[in-house]
Amino acid sequence: MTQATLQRRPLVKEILAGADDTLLVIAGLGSSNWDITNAGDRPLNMPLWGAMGAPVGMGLGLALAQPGKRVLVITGDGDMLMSLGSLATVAAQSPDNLAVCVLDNEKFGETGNQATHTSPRNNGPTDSGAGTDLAMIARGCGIADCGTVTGKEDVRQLVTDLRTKKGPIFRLVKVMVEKLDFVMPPQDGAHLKDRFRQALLGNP
Ligand SMILES: Cc1ncc(C[n+]2csc(CCOP(=O)(O)OP(=O)(O)O)c2C)c(N)n1
Repeated sequence: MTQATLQRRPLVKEILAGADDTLLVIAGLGSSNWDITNAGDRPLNMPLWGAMGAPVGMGLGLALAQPGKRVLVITGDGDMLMSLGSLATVAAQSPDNLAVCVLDNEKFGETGNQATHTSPRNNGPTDSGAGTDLAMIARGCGIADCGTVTGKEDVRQLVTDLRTKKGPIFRLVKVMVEKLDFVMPPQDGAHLKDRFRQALLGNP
């Protein structure tokens, strides 16, 4: 893989620009969590603080329960690697309102930039790289609409697809390794759940 050039923060800002109450966003733990918050904290964002491997399954359930809303999952490669089976379940259920966007920096960024299996194989003594291609895995799971984005020229189309294209769709975006400030959402999980639920369903 050639060096990634896309920066995750402006990218996520562009993806979420103009988000209204028809867009439900779930972010995987770590950097994606800070990315969606940097774009503007909102009740219909569900940033996961520690539930590694959970966002795609959660997004799928939400998409099935809320067919009138668009559900967008934004997460990292490390998180996605933990729950590959959820992609097959997405394919099996095939909700037309679900989009999954994996920001692949080939690292466990949040815990110190250890290489994930999406990094190139180098066969060194601590090599964990396997060149794993998550878009090919998603396709192999049965999600027909999968793609990889590596350059600026494809960002506009990426944003349109994630926000509006008939799902389920899966997009892998190769992003730079960067040291970025934490931009933290509220840390209380019960509060995040309650405000999301209230914004979506109103008062019980
Ligand atoms: C089950 C579990 N294992 C490990 C962790 C510790 N952990 C927190 S963030 C993270 C790395 C996430 O990597 P990735 O999804 O690629 O995100 P990014 O590189 O964008 O931060 C890890 C390993 C955890 N929270 N839960």
